Amino acid sequence: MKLLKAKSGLTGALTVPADKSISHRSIMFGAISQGKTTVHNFLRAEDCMSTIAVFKALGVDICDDGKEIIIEGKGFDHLQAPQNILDAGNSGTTMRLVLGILAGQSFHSKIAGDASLNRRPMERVMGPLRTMGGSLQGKDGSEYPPIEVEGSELSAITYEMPIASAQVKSAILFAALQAKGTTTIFEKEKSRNHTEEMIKQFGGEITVDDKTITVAGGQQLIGQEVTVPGDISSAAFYLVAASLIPNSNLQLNHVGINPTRTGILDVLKEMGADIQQVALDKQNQAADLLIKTADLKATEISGEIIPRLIDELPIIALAATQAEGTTVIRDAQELKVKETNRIDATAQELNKLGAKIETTEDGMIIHGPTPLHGGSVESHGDHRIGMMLQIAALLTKDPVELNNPEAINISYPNFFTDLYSLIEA
Ligand code: SPQ
Repeated sequence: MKLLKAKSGLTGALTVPADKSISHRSIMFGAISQGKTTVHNFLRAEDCMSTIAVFKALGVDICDDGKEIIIEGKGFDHLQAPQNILDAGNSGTTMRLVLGILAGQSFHSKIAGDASLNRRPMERVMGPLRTMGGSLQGKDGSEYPPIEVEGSELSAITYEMPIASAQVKSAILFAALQAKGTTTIFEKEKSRNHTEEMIKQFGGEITVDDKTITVAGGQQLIGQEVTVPGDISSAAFYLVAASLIPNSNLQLNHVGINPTRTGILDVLKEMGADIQQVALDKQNQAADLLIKTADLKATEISGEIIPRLIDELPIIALAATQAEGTTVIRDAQELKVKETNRIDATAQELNKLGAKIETTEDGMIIHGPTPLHGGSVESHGDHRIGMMLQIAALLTKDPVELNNPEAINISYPNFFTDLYSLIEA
């Protein structure tokens, strides 16, 4: 696919798609609660459709009336044994969180993914779930999917997390809700907290004291109305594009600003970006973001902020190629086990366009500013790499060709239409 170049700045207003992490969880919580859950502004992208398909296969009534998603909750006790292998598609969130639910059921199940997901590590989830009494087996005794689960009675654990991961934490929380006793999780670094927030929203009790989370088993959750805010991980592409492209003046409506997700705002502001938050919607943790073009300078990104911007690092790396000075990203080794190795893919593809990025064991060193030129690039089947490359292409004089653009449908099916509506081609 030939990508568009920008002849003008990004102007106007855009409502970015709904948050992927919250959309997944709205289906999961709806399914395991009693009564009806209505989800407003659900993300109809491939990953979240995989979550809907998995819960339909577990016997949950889920109806899309074109506006809202309505889930008739079964509670933990009335999910049904699936007839076939559950298919999580490309979605790590679906597979890992659903494993936490399946581990405590009374039936046998098996869950698989596409080629990319079947290469992603699952021991991080299977390990603690086994400690709780779960019975989980990867393919041929490995840690890779398909994963077979023999439903078991679970017991609470005290677990110190070796990595900062919302997916691991959430899988343990879903298991903990079904377990005997009270589970305590110590987080390594604070990761996105949507599962904790939704346990509260669905009427459950959970205590969060900085990085210590405590939850009792045997709780009954009640169906709710959920309104999903815009996804800051999708907004990220526009935040960087509007910062870099001259004469931009853009408004992004109702973007989620949960503090466990806003690392990109902190980093871009530190780099000199002109971003303002207005029209705060406290109840849904959202705000409008106003972005104008700015000169960016290099920065260092490491430590506790990494989980707060993990999915935004490819697009932040692009911003750094246009910033004055050398940007260093450390402590981001988790990027290697996403849909693709995002450290290698980011460096490899941007370097094809003239960037100067060195990879390290746990991040990147990015020398800026470097003018970018045209070329042929590859999404590596990764939605975030594909979208980052389209933003890079806006900056080049010569055309850029993107292979495998359809990967973008994983989180943002209307990406090209939305972006092209904001620029003069
Ligand atoms: O679901 P998936 O494929 O793992 O999605 C990604 C993404 O870029 O959309 C990562 F590849 O986001 C994860 C994120 O990296 C979504 C997520 C969540 O909703 O809990 C948590 C993060 O993963 P992790 O491994 O750090 O817990």
